[in-house]
Amino acid sequence: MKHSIINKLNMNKWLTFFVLFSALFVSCTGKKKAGSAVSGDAAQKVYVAPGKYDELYLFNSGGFSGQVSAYGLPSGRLLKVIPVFSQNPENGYGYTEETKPMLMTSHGFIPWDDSHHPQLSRVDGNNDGRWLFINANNTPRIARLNLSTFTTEEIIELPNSGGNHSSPFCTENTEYVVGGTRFSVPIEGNLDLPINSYKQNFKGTLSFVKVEKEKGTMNLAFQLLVPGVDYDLARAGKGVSHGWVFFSCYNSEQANTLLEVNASQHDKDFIMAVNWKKAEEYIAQGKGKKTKAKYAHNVYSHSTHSATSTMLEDVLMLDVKELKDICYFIPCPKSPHGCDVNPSGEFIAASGKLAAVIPVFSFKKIQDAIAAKAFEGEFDGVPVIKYEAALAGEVEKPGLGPLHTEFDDKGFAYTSMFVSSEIVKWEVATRKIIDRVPTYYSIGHLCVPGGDNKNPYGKYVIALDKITKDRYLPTGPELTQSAQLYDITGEKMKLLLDFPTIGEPHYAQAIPAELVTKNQIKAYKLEENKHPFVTKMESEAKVVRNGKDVHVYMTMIRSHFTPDNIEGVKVGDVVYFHVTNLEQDWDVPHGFAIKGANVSELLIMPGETQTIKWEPKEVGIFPFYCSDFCSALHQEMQGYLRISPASSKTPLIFGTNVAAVEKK
Ligand code: K7E
Ligand code: CUA
Repeated sequence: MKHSIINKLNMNKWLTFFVLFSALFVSCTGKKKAGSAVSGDAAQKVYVAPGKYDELYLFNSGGFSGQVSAYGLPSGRLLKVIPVFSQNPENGYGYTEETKPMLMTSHGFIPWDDSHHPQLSRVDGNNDGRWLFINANNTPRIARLNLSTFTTEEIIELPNSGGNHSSPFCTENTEYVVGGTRFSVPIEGNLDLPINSYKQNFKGTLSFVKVEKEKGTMNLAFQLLVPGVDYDLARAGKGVSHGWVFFSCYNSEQANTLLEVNASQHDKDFIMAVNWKKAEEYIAQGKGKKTKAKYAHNVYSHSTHSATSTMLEDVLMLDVKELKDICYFIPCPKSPHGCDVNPSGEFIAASGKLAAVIPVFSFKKIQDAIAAKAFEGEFDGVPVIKYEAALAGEVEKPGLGPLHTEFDDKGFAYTSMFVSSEIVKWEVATRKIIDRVPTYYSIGHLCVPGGDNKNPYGKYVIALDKITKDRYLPTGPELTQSAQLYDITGEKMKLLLDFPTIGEPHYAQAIPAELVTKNQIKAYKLEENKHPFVTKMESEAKVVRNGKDVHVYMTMIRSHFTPDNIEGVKVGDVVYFHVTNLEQDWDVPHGFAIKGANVSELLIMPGETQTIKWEPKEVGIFPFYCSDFCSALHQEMQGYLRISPASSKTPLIFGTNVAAVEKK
């Protein structure tokens, strides 16, 4: 978005942007930085004493890194990078044989994607701390992370989508996570069509991924075939608006080239209100149509410690042109981006990136308008509700470039302003502006802990900034991106802390720590390990040849491998090290690295089995060792593997502390 937003601004806005931005910049290049003017007690408010836990977890999107990073708040300490859509050399995700299937798609193996929107699971409209969902933006997918292990457990691809941006947004009880396509594309039949036939041939889809209640397993329940525009962001209704989802749409011009100009022609684009309960009724009546589609569903099992990837072949499609009362458009000024629902579910704040106001729509008025057929017409077969009929009111002169809104527990809303680089606090009931604070710089999303829940936690707002300029020590051509923590307990917002982020922090969600810590798994139970190549005792360790394939069943425990001497492997063999960590304590992973292995090392959690595949190309003695400092004798945790010529008759022998046991 860093780029798309900038490009979307017309010259005028650019000018305003530069004037404002240089004003900001001038004011903070002097000795005394504007942003260092934090209140005297700021340090105390973010200080978490050594050995103490933070109050909240913040789950931050890695943006173009494709990962999620977990921070503690208020300290801003980075706790963990959780790999999701990208390979991760810190723990072998996407490199090991067990985790590679997680990155399979209908386009093959994809080792790197772009992620934007972390979304915590909910029960009765409030976060429960079980799962975190996040989108892959480029090759459309939704992932589910399990917060008891901080691992990615499942990824489902979304077919018929081109850019999974308005995704994933979670309904009140996590019945569904939804994802809308950013790019409309031709969907069915002949796909080889001229690009300039957008208006006739390009369509959007909105995907409804059902989430199973207990285990969280996802399946693509249905898709809505919707008019061809760009679906940008979404929020599910809750409370009074439970059963609905709201999507922001731009490019109602249906332009297919130079969108910064051609998609900024109309005075208004749309918010689309979607009645998913209605869609469910139609499905129950058999109105859905099975449509061919190819998409991957990848599941990681903590029982086999392995992932499987299955290719699925069809999806249930509902055409909203034919099934009229599922979708309604509401006009919304100037290329809306964020579309956010307040805690009661009654108000929908929509941020037109180029608009001078923030319109706030009323769910009740939308319902009345639908009942009274207060439509101004249709767009591509979908009724368009009259703007005034749906409007609760407008926030006037909020700032420049409104993007996203989150809510606190006291009836206030916080909107990020990209161009004027600030957070604006306004009262939901009156839409009066209460306060504004600068952000350093160019805020995208913002996050109030629980800010999209029925009962927000409040207390802080976190700004997620695109540009940092002079805020941190320089690091070459690219500077860090950053989050900023503000205290919102008083009427005025107060800046407390800046902290750098991994990748571009599009969106983040925060949750009280105890909701997550109470579910933590400390070690995988060895007796429950169902990995097909598990070795549960040292006495069961072995090396088995099967033609050219050599399977090493290896164990590790402080501070040795079994076996740690292996001979009889030859050039041309394919060696699989299936390594089981026998430890059953918290935080005792061991590593496994062998010279010449060109995939990566392994990092194996207590009770877990992981596999590294190695194809030795030359004769010699190859050392291997543990790569995670695990004990005082970690450096002694090592071994040797002998590789003989392809023609050699060296027998297969292996062992630990035996004069090389001959295989029987
Ligand atoms: Cu505004 Cu991709 Cu949610 Cu970035 S998006 S900011
Ligand atoms: Cu095991 Cu170091």
